Amino acid sequence: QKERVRDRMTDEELLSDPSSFAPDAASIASIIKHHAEFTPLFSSHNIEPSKTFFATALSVRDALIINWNATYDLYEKMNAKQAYYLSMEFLQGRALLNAIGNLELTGEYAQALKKLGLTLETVASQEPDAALGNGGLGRLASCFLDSLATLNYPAWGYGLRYKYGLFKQLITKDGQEEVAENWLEIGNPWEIVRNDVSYPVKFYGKVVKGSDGKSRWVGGEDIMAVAYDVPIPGYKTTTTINLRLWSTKVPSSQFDLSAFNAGEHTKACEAQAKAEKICYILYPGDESEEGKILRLKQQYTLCSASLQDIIARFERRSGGNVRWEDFPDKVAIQMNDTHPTLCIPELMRILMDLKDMSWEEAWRITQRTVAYTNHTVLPEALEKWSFDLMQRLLPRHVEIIEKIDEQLIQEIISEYGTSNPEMLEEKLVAMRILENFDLPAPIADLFAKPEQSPVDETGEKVENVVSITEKNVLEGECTSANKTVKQKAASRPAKMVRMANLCVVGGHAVNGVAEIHSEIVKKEVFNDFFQLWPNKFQNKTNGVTPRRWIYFCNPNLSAVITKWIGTKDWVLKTEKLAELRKFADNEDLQIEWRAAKRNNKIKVASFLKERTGYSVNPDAMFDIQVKRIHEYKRQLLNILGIVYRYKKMKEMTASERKAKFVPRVCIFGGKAFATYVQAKRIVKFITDVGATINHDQDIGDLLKVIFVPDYNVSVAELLIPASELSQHISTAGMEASGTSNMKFAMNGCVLIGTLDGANVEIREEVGEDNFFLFGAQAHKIAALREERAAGKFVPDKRFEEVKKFVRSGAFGPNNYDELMGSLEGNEGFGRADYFLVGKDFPGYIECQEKVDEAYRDQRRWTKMSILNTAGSHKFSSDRTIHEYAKDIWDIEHLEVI
Ligand code: T68
Repeated sequence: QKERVRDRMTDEELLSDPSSFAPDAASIASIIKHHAEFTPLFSSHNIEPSKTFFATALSVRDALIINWNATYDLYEKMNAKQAYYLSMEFLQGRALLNAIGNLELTGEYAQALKKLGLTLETVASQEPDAALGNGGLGRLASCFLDSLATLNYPAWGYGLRYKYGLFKQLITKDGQEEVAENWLEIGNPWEIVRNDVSYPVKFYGKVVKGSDGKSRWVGGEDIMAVAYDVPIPGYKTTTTINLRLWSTKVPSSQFDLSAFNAGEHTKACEAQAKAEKICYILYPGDESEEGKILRLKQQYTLCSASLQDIIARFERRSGGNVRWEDFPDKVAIQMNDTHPTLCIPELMRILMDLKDMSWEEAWRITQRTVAYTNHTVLPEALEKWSFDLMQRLLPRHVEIIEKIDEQLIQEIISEYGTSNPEMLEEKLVAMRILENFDLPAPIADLFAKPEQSPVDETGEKVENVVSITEKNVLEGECTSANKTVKQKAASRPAKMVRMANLCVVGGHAVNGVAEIHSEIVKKEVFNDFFQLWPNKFQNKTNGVTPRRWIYFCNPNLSAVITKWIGTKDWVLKTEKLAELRKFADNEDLQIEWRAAKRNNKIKVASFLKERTGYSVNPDAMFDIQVKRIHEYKRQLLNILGIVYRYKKMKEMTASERKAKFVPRVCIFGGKAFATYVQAKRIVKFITDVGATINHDQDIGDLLKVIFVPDYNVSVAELLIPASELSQHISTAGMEASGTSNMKFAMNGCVLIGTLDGANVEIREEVGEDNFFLFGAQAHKIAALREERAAGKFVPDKRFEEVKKFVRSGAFGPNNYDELMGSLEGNEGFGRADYFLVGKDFPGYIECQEKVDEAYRDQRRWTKMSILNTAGSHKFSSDRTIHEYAKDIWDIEHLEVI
């Protein structure tokens, strides 16, 4: 036994240092066997795939932990500035192939597992996806971690460890059904529970003023946040950074032993259940008050625990000499959308109430530390919280937010003066953090018309109104909360806290995620702020990691690329992909390129058969739209285009349709948010259309429509390499960036899309001829909506024909009244085709005809495909991360040598 342990130690040490030694397959196999034997539940006699996956992952984890420690020690020693990426979501997907790929041990692991009688592919497929996310925002966070580690930037991610992810999507005859996704069922070999790293987090309670005049937050409900660390390895580097996920539990002191002994078991465990449910699921339903409270608790837990951890690290690394003014030189905090906004008042609270700083000092430090990324321009998606609810849950934070709001009011007044009260009022209403609030009295008085002051609309006298001059506003007279103009509360809309405004005010940088989006952020969404602080606003076009999204997920194409470029350096230096341009017409490359794609398509065909029961022809064009189901992403436009195609096919003879149409497999995937009724209708409609077309003998292989259930990162890794056409067809101006568009282009897929999000830049890079463009442009959308609403829009007759066909019962007894109605703006169906499906429909189907024509010429198509890969190099998250590091975080590389 001793002998074996010694042997194992030697292997582990060797395994831990991939840069100096690549362990051989035999030693890896022995480590895997060791883990299989010594890990609870596993025995070396029982090498079956799921257990082998766990043992294999643990063997990799050993190496990662050693590298993690080396990286951490270096950060401690150098005390360099570190970036922290705070996000409610990290959509990590599977980790095994990524980790061994980054360690450059894929071949050795494959051989080792072969010795154990299994293939690496089988073992890797056992891993459940870590699906702690919903969509692009969460996957972006995960791509960023990969790039940060690969580029040796000192950085960590902070998030929450949800026990269940978003949900698992089932597709039944009724459409989408959601069930809990128990991703931790077999345990998570990648995480390390850090019982030594935990922080208290408080909710409710009250604020008391001490004899020193300082505010203290006391009482309330206390929980503990415990750290779970997930090592994130970089590619071809020892650097292994950390994703620290918080899980919630009750402090042991709160277990009610006497209640338990008295037989009141449920009561005794109440506090525990309350604490644990905070980390049950991502985005719990928030229609109920309880749901809202839970979401706010989640956000605050992430912010509070992460900040306490960051501050403790800062203090420790400062030795005995803590200089708070240096905090922003050691710490950069990036808020991934508004979900971690509470970082701002929480950092203020800690600095003022616990570290005895003045408001001014704390504010300067906070502003220099935090920055905000916006991911959406949809007004309904800009987060707002009920002021009353927030005040109950976080009373001290609300005091701080009120003061930030007052400070902002003063800044706006000092910028614009009081000579034009109407303009000033407009600015204040648009920019304030607090919505539907009275203005503090001295300012309100500026707007009061003589006859209305000092009485309110009831004729009642307004109390506490002080006379005001511009001077006393600027001197802070307006900050006393009791001097607000009295108005009747009952008839007024609820008081809200606008989180995005707080982010813009409290941070030093605000960025959009694609050029067009950042322009919309500046010119529309936050235009008033942009006018006030133009230098705060930046663009950081998104990117995706070329490791996961081409090198590992598409080994067939990667081998072809490496062969033709002559090096695999492109995995790090993606600009080398541009060298493929000069071979785009080369017949040999074209043959290899098509063969790689075809292999990937064959794999997808067997996956689709297994998941959905449908057989597809791998020689048909694979046409894919995978993303969250949302009206603005217009899956409805895609499926109506398919319906049109189907209808035309049915009107033709067999030989006519064969001559006119290229065979296509149309693949959809994506989750509809559980309470988003219209999105769920769209899912149901797609599956119904598929059920009809796929069984139609006349059509056969000419058209298949498949909805892949439970789309996730692993499914994307399979589908994207097999894609030939992919759809990015949002209403222009509504998709902030998109990131799957980048993944598809990298994998040699041609895009059909609107001028929206990163499509604009992708088209620029790959060339206009290699992108199928259609649709109204962003700057025209408002006018088109007005035209539509005024009843002046004349729909194309092909659009009318399609809706009529759907309503005729062509896809079953359902006439899809709500869906079709929403495109017409009939009474009861909401906004009249707000997403302009009808307007863009003719352009879309005509563009699809051009796609067929191009595909028929396989040499032309292959050239387009090659030029998409060649032109995609800008969209590596390495480029994006370099830009964040330089322009926002001001951090430098730090490499373990
Ligand atoms: C996405 N946003 C954008 N949001 O839609 C996409 N939002 O265009 C962009 O490429 C991507 O972010 C990365 O920048 C999201 O994924 C959400 O998932 C979300 C969730 C809850 C609340 C608001």
